[in-house]
Amino acid sequence: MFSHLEPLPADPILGLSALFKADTNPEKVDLGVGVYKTAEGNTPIMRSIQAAFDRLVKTEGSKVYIAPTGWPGFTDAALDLSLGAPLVHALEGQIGAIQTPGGCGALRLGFELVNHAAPGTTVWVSNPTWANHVPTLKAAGLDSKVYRYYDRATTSIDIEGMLEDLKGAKAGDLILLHASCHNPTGADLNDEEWDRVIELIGERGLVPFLDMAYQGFAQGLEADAGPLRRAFEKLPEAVLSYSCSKNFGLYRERTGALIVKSQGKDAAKALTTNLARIARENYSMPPSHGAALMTTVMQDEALRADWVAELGEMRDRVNTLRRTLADSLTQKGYGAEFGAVGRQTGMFSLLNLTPEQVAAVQKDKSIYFPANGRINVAGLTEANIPYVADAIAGVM
Ligand code: PLP
Ligand code: TYF
Repeated sequence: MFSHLEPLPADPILGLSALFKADTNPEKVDLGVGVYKTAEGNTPIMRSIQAAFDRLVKTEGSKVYIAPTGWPGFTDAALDLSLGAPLVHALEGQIGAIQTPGGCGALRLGFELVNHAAPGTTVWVSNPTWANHVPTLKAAGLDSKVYRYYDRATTSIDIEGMLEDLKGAKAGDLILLHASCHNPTGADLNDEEWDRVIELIGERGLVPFLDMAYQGFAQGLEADAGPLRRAFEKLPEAVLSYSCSKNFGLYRERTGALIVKSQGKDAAKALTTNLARIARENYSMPPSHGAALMTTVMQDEALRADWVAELGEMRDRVNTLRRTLADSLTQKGYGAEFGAVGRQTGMFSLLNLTPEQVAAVQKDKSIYFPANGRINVAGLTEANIPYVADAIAGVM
């Protein structure tokens, strides 16, 4: 049965970690996998999460199964953060939600729900998009098409091209959008552009699927949720995959949610029970630990305030790093190529480098990032920015 299987290459993003670890150059820099890091290069447990953990150790008391929909209170906390209490209230009866194994689990479950409701639906993805999107939607039985998004030549969003391409979608097609902090480009739509996209989606009877993996990393928790809230408010149907990996630092705990709006009969119940069925067919119920921590933080006023504060510190740090790198490259005469890095948001920027230039920077300078030129800005430090800027300028 298995003898014909061939070994596969490593994941283009996660595979870089092993190469980085094996490199003995003391000046090596890891700008690969998108995780937050301190100036010392650590990805710490957040203070509020550690406090919730300390509490849970004493109070959890059982490891018995949780419900297929997840840890008690978790989806309410995720809804409160993403849609916000007033909208959740206004949409009562129209929202189904389930806890998922990370944002990846939410994507897979969402695509499977779409394929169950409307088999073979076409999903429109941005050019470029996160490397996991198309494999995941294909594995769920869906097809993909690409809309124009980021123009490398101008290092900005091609909004007219995007709208023109989306006009080619047919009613019922799914439009996959990065809710904030676009991965890999770091380029987000502005408010007016979001309004135009949401209006077009409404006019054409399309369905938005918003992927939110970085709430709080662009401008703040509320501002970052603005576009997804407008989509859920204005459109009859919408899907949201939500990840707690970055903004709660829960990466390995696999903590996320899938949230779906419909206006059908018994919508909330129909959505949630169908999602629970799909979860059951895949893994029955999600892991509890990360969701228990997140829920504990969200339900405790002091822990929540400390979490908001620490997330703000993380956001400010990444934004400072991106401006410092952009300034450094601009001073070297490459403002046209790399100035946009300073204006973008979230963890990532797509550097205007060829795969050959990326390979040279890796081989000669031990700076690691994927061949498409995406850097994890959070992997920069005040100390390594001069080295990285020199290396980039050196291959121009
Ligand atoms: N979607 C995007 C755009 C991402 O960058 C990520 C990675 O962090 C995810 C979804 C899912 O992340 P996770 O499954 O680790 O929660
Ligand atoms: O894009 C990134 O680097 C993050 C982390 O299969 C990640 O989103 C990368 C690959 C993957 C899961 C998470």
